[in-house]
Amino acid sequence: NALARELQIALERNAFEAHFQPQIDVRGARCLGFEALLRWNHPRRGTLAAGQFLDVAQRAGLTDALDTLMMDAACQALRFLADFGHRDLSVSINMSTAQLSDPHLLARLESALSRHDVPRHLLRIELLESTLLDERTSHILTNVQALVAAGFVVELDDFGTGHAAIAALRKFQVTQIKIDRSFVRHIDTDDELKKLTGAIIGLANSLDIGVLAEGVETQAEQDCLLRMGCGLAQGWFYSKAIPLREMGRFIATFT
Ligand code: G
Ligand code: G
Ligand code: MN
Ligand code: NA
Repeated sequence: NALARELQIALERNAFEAHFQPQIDVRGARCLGFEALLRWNHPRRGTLAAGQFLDVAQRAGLTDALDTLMMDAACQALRFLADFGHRDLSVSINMSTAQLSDPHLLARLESALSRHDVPRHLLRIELLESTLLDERTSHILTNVQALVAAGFVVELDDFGTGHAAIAALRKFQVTQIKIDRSFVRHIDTDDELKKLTGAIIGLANSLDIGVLAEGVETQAEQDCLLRMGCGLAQGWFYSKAIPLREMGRFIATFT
């Protein structure tokens, strides 16, 4: 269809880029790293977010090219940060089930890392609960275990929205969970939400897994999460996803 054709042309014209949303250590008032998010610089509609076209891109068979682009962009960002003296900031990328089933995933990641000469422990991999339950799970498990063994950090995204068994956190050696923003929004005023999210934070803490809250939009939400023991956050309260060239300024103004 028309959108698919537009996407193909956009790919040829390099109209896709990664933007980077800061992740914050609230207690230390520090930027810890960034999540890379795919954006399309559309000639008429402006900057489009991944959610607006990723489904169509997948049906059009363009995800492989976009995945490669994002792996490269994440490593380029790590290089950029290192060149500015920020050698401990991480960059995470979102990985689809298809991507995690790719037997060449590790090789592709390593090639991106070496092209930009950046260390692998700073490139963090976000995967979804639904991926852990996919029928291709045995391949995915092998792949994720290989990633962890090779020194990559694996995180579970949108936590709480899927059906991942607690055991899967161990099996896949997840380092951190990212609490879905549906649990975070208005947490300061909703007691049910507070109980649920408190339980998730408690679970992460007792398993010694890191926990970051997504979609923090207000100071009140941040402070409520902090009181409940979650000091890592991401969301519009701090910043939307920004282009590479604005990362340096964000880090400088934040601390
Ligand atoms: O950026 P936006 O809010 O539109 O993101 C919508 C969804 O698309 C989110 O679930 C996000 O994780 C996902 N997403 C963003 N960038 C990428 C990407 O590069 N690869 C994959 N697989 N998913 C992405
Ligand atoms: O599924 P995933 O967590 O990867 O989705 C990331 C997307 O969530 C981002 O691309 C961004 O569009 C969206 N997002 C990030 N922070 C906020 C926020 O504070 N509020 C809302 N509503 N969306 C956010
Ligand atoms: Mn994510
Ligand atoms: Na998420």
